[in-house]
Amino acid sequence: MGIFGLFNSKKKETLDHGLEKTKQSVFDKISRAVAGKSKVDDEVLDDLEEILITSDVGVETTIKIIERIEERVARDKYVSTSELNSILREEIAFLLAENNTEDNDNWDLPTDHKPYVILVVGVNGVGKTTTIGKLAYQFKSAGKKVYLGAADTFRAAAVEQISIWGERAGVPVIKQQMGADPASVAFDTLQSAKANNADIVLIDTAGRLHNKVGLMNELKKIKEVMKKVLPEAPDEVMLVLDGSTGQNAFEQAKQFSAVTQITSLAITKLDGTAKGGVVIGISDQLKVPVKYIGLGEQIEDLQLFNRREFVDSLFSNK
Ligand SMILES: Nc1nc2c(ncn2[C@@H]2O[C@H](COP(=O)(O)OP(=O)(O)OP(=O)(O)O)[C@@H](O)[C@H]2O)c(=O)[nH]1
Ligand SMILES: [Mg+2]
Repeated sequence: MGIFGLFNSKKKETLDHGLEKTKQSVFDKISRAVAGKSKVDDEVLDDLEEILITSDVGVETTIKIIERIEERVARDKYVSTSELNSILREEIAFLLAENNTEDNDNWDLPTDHKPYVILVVGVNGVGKTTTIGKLAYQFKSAGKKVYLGAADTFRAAAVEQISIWGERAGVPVIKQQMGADPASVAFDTLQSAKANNADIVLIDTAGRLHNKVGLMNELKKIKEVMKKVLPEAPDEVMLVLDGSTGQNAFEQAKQFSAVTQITSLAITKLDGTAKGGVVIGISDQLKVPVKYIGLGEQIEDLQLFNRREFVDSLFSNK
């Protein structure tokens, strides 16, 4: 096996392992629904609908999936229950492929200018800082020069935490003391990054803001100040969502979209949860692409989201 083969098999292993609980739960439910039945009939389809909804796929996406399978059953007359997993896999992959956002298969970013600036937002505890650390590691490994900005100045530990991630990833962290103006930290970070010819800047922000208006104003200010250094910044506003909160993640995405324009999503903590189906619904329904998925607490545990790989992993027999 070549180096890429080895890398890909490691990636698949992490994905399969991370999605274990979701897989287990979905498979168990499907096995129960089809027990003693040979044919996919209305009752099986009703059960399947309930299984997908209770697996956090979301109502709208579930309805689309069920409709596709119904059409197939109507067309083929007889569909065996033993085929159900592979049919689900095909239909979901097909559905997700319909949104014509591209899946990334490498860590490159558009580079008609640099640095490429990603402002990272999300409510507290979802995994923003961890995701920034993991991204820094990946981009650095891909040969990019990365700068981090510690614009979560809300609590002392936040600055310390991102500094530790910076050390792990081997990239500089621009910071000020706790309580400093986040916009000022963002400004400093962009200036240093620009002066040092960096490729990528990741800006951490505080999750715990008193209210929506406060958050809206703060993000607006950060963006405005960034533009003073780099007119096109931020290139991306990435919302981090905790996948283990299931439907709550959907809600957060909607709420944040009302506060600022979100351009990409990272869904974390898919390991250890049975709610991994939420990625399917979010990927189908939100107009914003899921770019990264978090599958553990370690620095390597972040993957580029690939719909086909995700669905394959979810519906393949162990
Ligand atoms: N299992 C698992 N844990 C994760 C993942 N991503 C983050 N975490 C954990 O989630 C917890 C919170 O992560 P942080 O990165 O501090 O979250 P945050 O959004 O920066 O939080 P605040 O700074 O408080 O707003 C930590 O214990 C992380 O180790 C993941 O993909 N899988
Ligand atoms: Mg943080």
